[in-house]
Amino acid sequence: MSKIEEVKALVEAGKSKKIAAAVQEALDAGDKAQDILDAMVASMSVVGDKFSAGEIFVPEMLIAAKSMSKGVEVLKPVMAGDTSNSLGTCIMGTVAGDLHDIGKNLVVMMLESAGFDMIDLGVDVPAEKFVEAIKENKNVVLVACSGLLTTTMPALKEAVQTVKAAFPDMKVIVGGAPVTPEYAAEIGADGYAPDAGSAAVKAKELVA
Ligand code: B1M
Repeated sequence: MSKIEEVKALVEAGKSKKIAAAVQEALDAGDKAQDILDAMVASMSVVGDKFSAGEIFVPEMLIAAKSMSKGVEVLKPVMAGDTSNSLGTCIMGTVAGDLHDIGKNLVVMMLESAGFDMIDLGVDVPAEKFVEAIKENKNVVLVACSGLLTTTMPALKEAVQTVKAAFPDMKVIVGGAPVTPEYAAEIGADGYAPDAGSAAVKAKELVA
């Protein structure tokens, strides 16, 4: 088994204690950080499919998520870019009612690498909290909201519209597995991206 396959298998099995060493070994063996990340994201899809099929349950999803997060910690410094020129502050969070944070954390990492000063509000963030954070922080140029469940898409809409009502010129970018570009446009977001890498590209475009 290659090192990268080992990482994939460890995430799927939720072996959080072994993952950091395995990711480091994959890097040492010459695997690219992006390829290791893609492998871990693919593992989470397998975990999701097993959950849909009733083969595993919430606790197993949770330990797989914990393993992936530990693996991402090892990749973070490797994937970090030159952040000497700040593009401004970005407020980010997963919307109300939604506890998924892996995708959101990847977007935080990529936006930070792109040069944004990130304020991460975490998960289950009520719409008003995004507005408070804009008021409390300096030089906020962007709000980024994740919604990872079909049931929290209305909360995504509320977040965008609450921010826009308080700060009509504030740029807002949204994303998450159930979100489409059409839905993003419909709820009044300025930008949408399907993944963390393209979120960084889109975010830069929005504040240029
Ligand atoms: Co949940 N869960 N989960 N879960 N979970 C999904 C999302 C699900 C697809 C699984 C399934 O049924 N196949 C399903 C949603 C179905 C739907 O909405 N139609 C689901 C469900 C049903 C649930 C519960 C309701 C289960 C239950 O309790 N019965 C429950 C809800 C809890 C809640 O939030 N209120 C629940 C709970 C959980 C755990 C807590 C156990 C755990 C999360 C732990 C954590 O995040 N710390 C969990 C997990 C791990 C998953 C799966 C397996 C993996 C999610 C993940 O991290 N993916 C997931 C199945 C799957 O994804 N296939 C599933 C990897 C991550 C990198 O992808 O988050 O999509 P993603 O992020 C991507 C893009 O979406 C994008 O970039 C990222 C990649 O680069 N992106 C953005 C994200 N945010 C963006 C923002 C942007 C731009 C792009 O701009 C701002």
